[in-house]
Amino acid sequence: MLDIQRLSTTQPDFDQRLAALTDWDDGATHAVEAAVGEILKAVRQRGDAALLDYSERFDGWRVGHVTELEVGAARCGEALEGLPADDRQALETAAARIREYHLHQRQAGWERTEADGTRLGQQIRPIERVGIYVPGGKAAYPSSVLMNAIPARVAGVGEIVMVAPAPGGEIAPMVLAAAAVAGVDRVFLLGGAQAVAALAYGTDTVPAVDKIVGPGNAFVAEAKRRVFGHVGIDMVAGPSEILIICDGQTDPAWTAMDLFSQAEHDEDARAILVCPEARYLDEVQAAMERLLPDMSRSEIIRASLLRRGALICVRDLGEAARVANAIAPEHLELSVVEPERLAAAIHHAGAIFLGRYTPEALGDYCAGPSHVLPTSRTARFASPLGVMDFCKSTSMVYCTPSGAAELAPVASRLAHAEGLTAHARSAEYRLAAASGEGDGQ
Ligand code: HSO
Ligand code: ZN
Repeated sequence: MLDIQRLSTTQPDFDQRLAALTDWDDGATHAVEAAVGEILKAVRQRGDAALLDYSERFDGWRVGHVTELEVGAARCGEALEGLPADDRQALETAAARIREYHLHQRQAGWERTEADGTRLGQQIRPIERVGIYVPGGKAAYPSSVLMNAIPARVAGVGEIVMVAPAPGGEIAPMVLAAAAVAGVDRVFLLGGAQAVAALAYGTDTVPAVDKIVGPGNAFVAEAKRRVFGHVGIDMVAGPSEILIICDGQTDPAWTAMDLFSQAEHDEDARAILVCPEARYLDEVQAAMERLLPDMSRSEIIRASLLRRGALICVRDLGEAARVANAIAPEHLELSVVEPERLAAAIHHAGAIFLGRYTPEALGDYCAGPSHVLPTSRTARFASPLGVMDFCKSTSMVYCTPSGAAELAPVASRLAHAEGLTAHARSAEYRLAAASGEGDGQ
């Protein structure tokens, strides 16, 4: 019996129950903080030597020099060549679709000219060097290589450096193949907080980057948090989440499998179904019980559903939208007759999958958008990873003499009010000069 928590908006304490369901502790314990602090310091001070020690200690892999931890482009290319044709084709099709989607996100700068010739604008430039962290173990996903690296490539990032842990020197060939397909420039078999430290500070062998993206365990998350400011980071990702709003008309097996598809990521993943029909919640529960034993990760799915899953009964779809907005899920499926109408009521979600034929799994691999999305209710203020995460803008101001003459009195007045005489004088110099000149320069 799969005893998933049932909630109903008619329960007097529904709001508290919902809050408890979405509560998430990011796992940064004192022990993690202390260990990460030590690792960051060691890599900063001892560079490559510290990396060699940590590779031996954490990955059980002793090498003579950090250059041996680098996987050359040739080996990534060979990994791609060595894939079964269908796997290679799938990677390349997914990559082409992801690239195409992100081409639409590129932003040109802009410029406007005022009446006196003063020009204002914004110049957009790619970040020069970016590091991508690819987790190992249960979460060594080739798809995540594509989803992080392709938006960076489309943005025009100069160099993409990927790090991935390789216990005993072992790494999934498909991860290397994905790096080749995505156009990653350099790959190092390094993981954990030490990999983040190497990217942030640089060592003799690993180049320092300007921004680090990609998910990781509690140590990686803490390391990213700590190096933020010295370098940029994307976000601190929590466990995966799916929320499905269904009108009760979708095959219960489809809904059950869509819930499983997130639950199978890890025991802390959150899969929630919201429906106005109590009967349908029973049907999906029965389908889950029937389908679970056949899943390759049935134990992870079971643990995740029992720990953090929920079946929520609402009065109508309007109420379902309110519940979704309160949860602000990473993924939201609208498995209903008129999904676009319902989508208009959604304000907080990382990605919305509209209609019964759009399972999240298609988005995870190949629909086009990046699957790196805001989790843990951060969709209230954060967006999916995209091209603009790999760009930055610079403000542009160009004043003509008469434009400067217009602005100088305003600046001077405000500068005096702030007690900043040099600012005031600097502006006034232009005013005095402009009154003696034409607009010719
Ligand atoms: N659903 C995950 C991404 C992923 N799914 C990778 C399959 N592979 C992000 O929440
Ligand atoms: Zn997934």
